[in-house]
Amino acid sequence: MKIDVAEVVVTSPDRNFVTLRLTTDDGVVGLGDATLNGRELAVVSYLQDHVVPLLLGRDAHAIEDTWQFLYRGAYWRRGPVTMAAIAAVDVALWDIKAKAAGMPLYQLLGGASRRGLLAYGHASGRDMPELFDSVRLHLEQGYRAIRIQSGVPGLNAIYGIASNATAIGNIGVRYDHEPAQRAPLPAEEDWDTRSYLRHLPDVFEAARNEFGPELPLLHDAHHRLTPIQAAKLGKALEPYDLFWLEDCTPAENQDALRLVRQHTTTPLAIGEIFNTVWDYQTLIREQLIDYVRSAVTHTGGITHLKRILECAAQYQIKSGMHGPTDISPVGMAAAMHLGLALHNFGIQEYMRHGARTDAVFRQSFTFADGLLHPGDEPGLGVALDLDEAGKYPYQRAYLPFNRLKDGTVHDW
Ligand code: GCO
Ligand code: MG
Repeated sequence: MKIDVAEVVVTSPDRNFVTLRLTTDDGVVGLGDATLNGRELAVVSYLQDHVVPLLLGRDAHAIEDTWQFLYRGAYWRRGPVTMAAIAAVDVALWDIKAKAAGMPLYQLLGGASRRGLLAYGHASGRDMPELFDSVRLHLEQGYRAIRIQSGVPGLNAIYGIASNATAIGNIGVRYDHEPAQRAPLPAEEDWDTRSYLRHLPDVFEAARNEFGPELPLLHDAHHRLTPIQAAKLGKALEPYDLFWLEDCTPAENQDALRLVRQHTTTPLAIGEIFNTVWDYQTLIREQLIDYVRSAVTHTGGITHLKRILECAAQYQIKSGMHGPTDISPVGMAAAMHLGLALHNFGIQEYMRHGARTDAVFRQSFTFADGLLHPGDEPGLGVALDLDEAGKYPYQRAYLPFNRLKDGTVHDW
C-alpha cells in the first residue's frame, strides 16, 4: 500500500485548522492534524514545500521508518513547526493502518485500558459569581473535573478568562476564551504577579466552599511565574487539593521545577509547548512533574508521544494531553485513542469545538458522565468534509501578548 496523494487542507470554520490528508493507491484516506495556533502557515509551507514530495510512493505501513526518515533526514531537529508537520504525517499513517485493519486505532495501540477518559473543561469568570456560574454550567454539561481561571482585581484582561459566551447547538453555551483572535495584530493583556498571588488562593478557597472537596480542580499559570513565586503559589494552594498546577514557570527552564518541587506537594503539569522527549529528560528522570501536557499534534504524533509517556510511566508520571480548541478534531481523536490504550493515562483536556467545526470534521467520539470515548469506527473515526472545509478560507489570527504595569513585555 503506497501513499499516492498528499494534500494540505487549510480551513477556518470557527478558527484556523491545518490538516494533512493522505490517500493510498488503494483508496484509503488518512488524516493528521498540523495546526500550530497563530503560526499555521509556517507548517503548511513545511509540509507542502518540503514533506509532501518525500511522501509520494512511500509504503503507507512503514510508520516508524517514515518518522525516523522525516526526523533524522531533515538534520535540523525539533521545534514546533517540524514536529507538528511530522505529527500530521504520523497520525495520518496510523489512521490509514487502522482503517486497513478494520479496527479503531486504540486496538492497534494495545486495546482499551479503561472505559473512557476522564476529561476536564475550562471554567472562568471575571469575578467569583461569574466563575461559579461557569463551573455550574460545566457540571451540567457533564464535566467531572474542571480547570478554574479567574480575573484578578486591578487587571483588565488576562489569559483564560472568557471574553464572550456563544450559544451553540443543543449543548448550551461555549465560553469562547481560547486565545488567538482573528485580528490583524495581537491583542494586549496586562499582568501583575503580586496581585495574582494574593488573589488566587481566595478563589480556590471560595470554590472549595461552594463545590465541596470531591470535584477535581485544576489551574493554569501559563508560564508567568519565577521559580520562587511558583513555589509560593503551590504552597498556598495546598489546602485546596488541586488536581494540578499547570505551567507555573517558563517552559524552557527544566531546572526551575526542581526548586518548585522542593517547596510544594501541589501536583505539577507541564509540556504543552514542548515537542520532543528531550524536553522532558530532566523532568521525568528527576520526577519533577506529575503530568505530561504534550499534544499528539505538537509532539511528533502518536509514535513520539507514546515514547514520552512510556518513559514517564517508569516514574509514575501520567498523561494530561493538551486539548484546547486549537487542537483540531483530528488531533483530539488521536489523543483519545492513545489515552484509551495507555496504562498511565491521567486526564484529558477537552473543550468543545463550535458547530461549524463539527460540520467540517465529522466525528464519532462520545462524552458521557465525564468520560470521553473515541468510538469504534475503523481508524481515528474522523471524516473531513472537503466541501464544508472549502467554505472557510484561512483568516490571519494572533495569540495575545502581555505587558507588566510598567510596560515590560512578560510571559503571556
Ligand atoms: C491550555 C493552553 C491553551 C494555550 C493555547 C495556545 O492549557 O489549554 O494553555 O489555552 O494557551 O493552546 O494556542
Ligand atoms: Mg495551558
